[in-house]
Amino acid sequence: MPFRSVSHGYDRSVTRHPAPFVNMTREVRDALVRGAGVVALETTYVSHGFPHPDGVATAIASEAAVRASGATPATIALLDGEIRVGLEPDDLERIALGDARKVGPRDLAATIADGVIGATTVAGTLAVARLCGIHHAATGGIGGVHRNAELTFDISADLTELGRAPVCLVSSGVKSILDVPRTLEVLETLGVPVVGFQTSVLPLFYCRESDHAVPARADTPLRAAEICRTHWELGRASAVLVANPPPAEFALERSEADALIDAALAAAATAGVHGQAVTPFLLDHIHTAAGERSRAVNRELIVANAGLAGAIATAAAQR
Ligand code: PSU
Ligand code: MN
Repeated sequence: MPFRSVSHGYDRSVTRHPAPFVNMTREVRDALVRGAGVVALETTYVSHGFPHPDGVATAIASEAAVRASGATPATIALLDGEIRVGLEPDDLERIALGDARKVGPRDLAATIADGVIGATTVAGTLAVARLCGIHHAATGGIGGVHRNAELTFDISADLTELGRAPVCLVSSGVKSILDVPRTLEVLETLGVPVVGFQTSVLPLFYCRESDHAVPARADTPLRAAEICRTHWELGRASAVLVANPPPAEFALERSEADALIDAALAAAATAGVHGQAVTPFLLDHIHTAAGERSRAVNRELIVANAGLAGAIATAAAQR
């Protein structure tokens, strides 16, 4: 059902978008119609990535960072049998507290049909962005090829969707709970450019640096926007992954991050976790073991990535 409410000084009337099952706020729709910058934001970290209320606070701060960059945030979730593009703080509370499903592309239809709460992963968010004509997005870290994928076949749908959604996605590289070299190999296979933002090596989520070179680099939001525009003008349909190192004052040392990740992987193996539960289990284990330090870097990098995505979207819109 359409509803009206006003917050942040914006008209947030929900209007039905031509795309099926999508209910988009007037603010997002107007920005798209004007050709202004719009940044899609995922919600799995709200439901599955942080203890409450850190996820809600991070989502609100991310939206503020997008606005501060001159763009419009489009936070995405499934509520009441619809895909919602643009959320209210009350919606975020429902996602955090309402036992939300983790929704990738395979889960969209059933979650709509069942009318339950769904929090979109990166892949789910990119699928919706593609449906709505949104070309910028931000997250903390993408899913990728898990270690031992040759045995489990556990390769995140985030990679598949990056291969087919024309969206500039800002992330802090890849968390080394994953097999990082294999993840980079699959991104190459799918034709996804990986653009280091002010860096020539891939950041590893908690850590600013790694031994893995990235194939491209941009030192300004405008340059990142130019790479994206050229990629799509060449007829490429895939995403561009912009890898933004976590803020220096919050980043962890490699040795500290490696120890946390090794302990989490060992616990997951002991517990026999598999499928969709793997990534949330590892994140929860790390947050419990490292406490505020890991949560702080996680929060800060998500907000910083939202701000950079907003700056790239704004640069793209000004051209
Ligand atoms: N990696 C993180 N933090 C996260 C996620 C991944 O460091 O919160 C979330 C994102 O929503 C991502 C999803 O899209 O987990 C990937 O899950 P899977 O590995 O099950 O595809
Ligand atoms: Mn998986």
